[in-house]
Amino acid sequence: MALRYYHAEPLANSLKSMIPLVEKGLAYESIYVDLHKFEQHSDWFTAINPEGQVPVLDHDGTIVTHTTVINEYLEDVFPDAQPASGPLRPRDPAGAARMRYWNKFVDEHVMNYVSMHGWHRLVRVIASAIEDDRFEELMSHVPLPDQRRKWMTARSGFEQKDLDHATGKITYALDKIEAHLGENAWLAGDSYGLADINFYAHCGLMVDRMFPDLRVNETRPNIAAWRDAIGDRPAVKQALASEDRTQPGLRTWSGDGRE
Ligand SMILES: N[C@@H](CCC(=O)N[C@@H](CS)C(=O)NCC(=O)O)C(=O)O
Repeated sequence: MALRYYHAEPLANSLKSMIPLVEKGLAYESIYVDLHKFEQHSDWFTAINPEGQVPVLDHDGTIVTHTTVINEYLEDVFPDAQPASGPLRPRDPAGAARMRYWNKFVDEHVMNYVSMHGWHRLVRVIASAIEDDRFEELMSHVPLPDQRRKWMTARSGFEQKDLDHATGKITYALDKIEAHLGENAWLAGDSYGLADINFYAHCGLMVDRMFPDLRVNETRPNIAAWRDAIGDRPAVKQALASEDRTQPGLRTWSGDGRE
């Protein structure tokens, strides 16, 4: 059994499937894909994922893409590899349905909106520093039309009305989840799992730094406590510390946290 995980820095989607790998104690080869060098659109990578995006899981030649799909795949293939806190996907159908409801909510109503703000601030700097001809050439290798448009928009900056709409979506999600965590310890109910990991990787982890005006720590104490509880988990700490580097290369994780 061999697992390979192609990913960028431990944030957003790359973090979202790395945490379950570490929580489940699975040994995997970590392959860093350098987004700053547009490696995700290069021939070697699109031969693995024709959509030209990270992360990608390769399990003995079975390629799985899209984090929500990867995370459920790991539950299906490794049902018994679970953290002491309990299964990452509830075993009862009602619990699994609640988990999928929150995954769908984060995937459809949170992820792209936080991402827009991230791209507006960070990717804009990278993209606008590239000369026109070179940028056009790079764009010709982006396989997904929507993603190509996003790169081109990021270069000049997103429109304020779109950024405001995104902030509204994020505020709505924070209020909804704050209320939910007032009555439930975790998103899907009694125990920590994939839905928590999803919202944490896309929003919870960095929301107070990205959106200081929302004053999440002061105004949403349930989210702040939930975020800190996740951040205290050894597997999460390990995932966050794992790939803070700029050099591409290959690392092998033994599954017990040691390289
Ligand atoms: N729905 C996909 C989204 C993947 C995605 O947006 N990946 C980003 C990194 S967080 C990426 O590869 N961006 C670079 C690009 O599209 O050029 C998933 O869940 O994995």
